[in-house]
Amino acid sequence: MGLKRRDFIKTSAIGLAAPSAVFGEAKIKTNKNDPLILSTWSHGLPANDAAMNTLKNGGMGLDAVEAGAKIPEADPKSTSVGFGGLPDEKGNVTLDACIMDSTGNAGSVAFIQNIKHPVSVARKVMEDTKHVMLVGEGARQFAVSQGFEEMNLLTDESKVAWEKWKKKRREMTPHETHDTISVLAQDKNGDLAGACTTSGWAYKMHGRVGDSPIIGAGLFVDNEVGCAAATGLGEEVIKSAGSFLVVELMRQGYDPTAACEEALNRVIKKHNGNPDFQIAYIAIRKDGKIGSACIKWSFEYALAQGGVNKLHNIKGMI
Ligand code: SD4
Repeated sequence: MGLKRRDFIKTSAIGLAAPSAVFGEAKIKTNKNDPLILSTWSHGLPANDAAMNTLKNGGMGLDAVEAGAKIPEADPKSTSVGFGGLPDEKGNVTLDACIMDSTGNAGSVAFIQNIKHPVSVARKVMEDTKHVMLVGEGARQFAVSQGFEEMNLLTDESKVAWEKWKKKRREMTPHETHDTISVLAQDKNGDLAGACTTSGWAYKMHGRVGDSPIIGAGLFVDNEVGCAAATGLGEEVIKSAGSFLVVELMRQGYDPTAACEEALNRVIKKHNGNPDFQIAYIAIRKDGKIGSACIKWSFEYALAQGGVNKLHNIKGMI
């Protein structure tokens, strides 16, 4: 493996004189033959099943993460993703999603409306356009041009919840209403892929976009090193380039959980050691080791590997 944490600190101390000693030196053995899927929250369990089935049927990691992310997108009971997602303050369900493959290709849509599977639109952006990201009306038009059906994503239940919220307009903190699905996969060849999809912060300002469609914030995949994804307060994930940072820390030799913790430490420090919000990361290193950490309270991730698909609960760092 690459540099140990202490070595990294020493190397950093000598500054940029030897950048190649710090960057790009990952020598992490590839985990082959034991595919795994790692997802956020309990809706990660059915997502993992779908993703694993896709791998078993010969799909690539990219197919697997898309298939996994589509499960909560279609489930009206997942009120933080896709169909049935809680709307913004004006009652519009606006969705963010992205996807990234083992070659470093990426696609993303933000603030898209009336399309049930933004993760699949993100994949189309990646595969069928010259761009990485489409937003809002342009993203919707592109989706329709690609044969995606338009539909009303606001379910009766989410509408009732929004109408109740409107009477008091109490600001919801993201951890009250959030549960983005992020799905990371390592296939039998050891190749990595990831996807991330959400309706974001419930009752957010109209036009708000979170971290989930931002490559490097909500998701990052580097097939030499590992991949990482986020859930929680997107504004803070964006400001700390969260998922990219987790992967870069793994490149420096941090263990996956230590990398997640160190990325969160930067945020915790900026908030005087006591942020009042949640961020959680999940990560897979190239050798198949997984990691996760969250700022506070607790967080659940779903791990499917070797025929077992199980939810794991971790405690917050503060
Ligand atoms: C966002 N990060 O829009 C997303 C929401 C989320 O668990 O992750 N919820 O800020």
